[in-house]
Amino acid sequence: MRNRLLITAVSLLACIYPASSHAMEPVQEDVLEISNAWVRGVPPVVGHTAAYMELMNPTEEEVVITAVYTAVAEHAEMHMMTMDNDRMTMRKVDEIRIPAGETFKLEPSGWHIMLIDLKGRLTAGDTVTLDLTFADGRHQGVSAVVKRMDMMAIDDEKGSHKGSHHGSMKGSHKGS
Ligand SMILES: [Cu+2]
Repeated sequence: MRNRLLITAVSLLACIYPASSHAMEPVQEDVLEISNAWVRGVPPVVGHTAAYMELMNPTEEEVVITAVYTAVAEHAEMHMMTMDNDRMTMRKVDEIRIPAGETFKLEPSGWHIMLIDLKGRLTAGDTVTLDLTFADGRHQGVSAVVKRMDMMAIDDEKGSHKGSHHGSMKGSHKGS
């Protein structure tokens, strides 16, 4: 049976190429045109990070993202940033709506996909696969590259990273 062969092939590949098992799935037409997808690299002690991208809706109907899944984190949530008495805070949202013909940007200091409880270390240059679920049940996979951001980027999420200023202390001598 075809299914059986597929499962065997996937499980064999999974040992070597866990990220590429998507290629074995039936081809599904992309819903959105997605560009500049990236994930903020964080030090290993930080258990969460965020993914950003530009979502272009080339269709004539609104597209609604209702869920995001990724294997690299326990949870992926859609978040928006809001100003609360000149303080940026983020809030979980149930969906992201992309109007017909428009581009919706997920970017630092704006809407983003929060990756919570990372399962492993994300190294700059790694590719993270995200799976977007749409309101009509369709899915779309996205490959996002991990970019190294370090302390400067962490600082722009004021409030959610208490204690990060200790990072300026000298005393570790790694590297050459
Ligand atoms: Cu967030």
